[in-house]
Amino acid sequence: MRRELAIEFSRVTEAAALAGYKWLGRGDKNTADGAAVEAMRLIFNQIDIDGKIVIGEGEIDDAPMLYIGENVGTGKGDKVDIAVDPIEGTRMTAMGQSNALAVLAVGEQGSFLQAPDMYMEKLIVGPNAKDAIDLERSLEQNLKAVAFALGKSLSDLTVATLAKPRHDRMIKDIQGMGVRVFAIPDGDVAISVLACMPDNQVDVLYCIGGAPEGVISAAVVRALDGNMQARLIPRPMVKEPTEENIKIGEEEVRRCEAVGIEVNKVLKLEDLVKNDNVIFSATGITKGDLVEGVSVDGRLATTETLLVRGKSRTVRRIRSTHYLDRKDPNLKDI
Ligand code: VTB
Ligand code: MG
Ligand code: MG
Repeated sequence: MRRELAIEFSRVTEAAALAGYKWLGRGDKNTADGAAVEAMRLIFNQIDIDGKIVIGEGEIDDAPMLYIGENVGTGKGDKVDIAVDPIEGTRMTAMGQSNALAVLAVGEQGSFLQAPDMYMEKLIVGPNAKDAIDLERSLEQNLKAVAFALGKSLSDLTVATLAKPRHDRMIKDIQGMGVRVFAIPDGDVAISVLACMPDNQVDVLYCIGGAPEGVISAAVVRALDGNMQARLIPRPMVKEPTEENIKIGEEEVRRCEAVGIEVNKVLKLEDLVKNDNVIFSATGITKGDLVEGVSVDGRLATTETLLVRGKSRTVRRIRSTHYLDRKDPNLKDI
């Protein structure tokens, strides 16, 4: 992938974040999502790539844009696979809660696991503990191994997770071991990235969250030389096993079989993302632990983007000031 593509991709998430921001706190997650999707696609299609969406907004029949299999770009440059979440956190955007991002990861063709939209159990650590994780073992054993690798006591270890009822028990258990837990309501991509960044408060991410988000996170974990293991989990094992959820679960298993993935099986980082020649870009929509959110003051909008290029292992933070009166209303020329 040409090096200059990195900055091009940062424009894509900036445009999506600015488009989503217009709907911040307005209680309408679908309109916010639609605006971000449209903005993202518009910028993608100006870039000289022969790109294919592999993790996107859904199947062609229920997602009009950035659907799985959609081709984006001018068709003239590198052949790349793209994983997107135009708004990672539509609820957070609609309700003005922290950590909503516009995010994408780009890799060589065939780089990303074609995970269906279902749940995924995720365990992530940064470079200094990369050899310490093994999802075949219990979370307790993993945390002990990570603490040992980091030369810390359990009381100095911090685990980030999602504050969801499905995690109540787990949170109590690991707090009982003396571990510190940061539980945020939503948005596991931001905290997955944090777990791999140098100088940060989070040693481990552990949660059950979205599989598409998991693949996007895996790309940045690779780029930052951390480690991740995961498992795809059918819905009735995460939510109430109602008749409807059982049906959804069966469909999820079918989808996994169709692309040759086994559910409930431990997936290693290289199963999730084949190599570290990836580019990851995340722009904050609402304020967050990883990046600032969009702020608008009159005609000026400010965005903060984390742009990671795996090949050279470079992490850039880009603070951009956008003079809105010079922009096309669709942000075509961001
Ligand atoms: C997960 C998580 C996301 O939504 O998809 C979660 O990966 C959905 O969880 O980061 P529930 O179905 O239990 O609500 C996010 O937190 C936000 O998109
Ligand atoms: Mg989304
Ligand atoms: Mg999401």
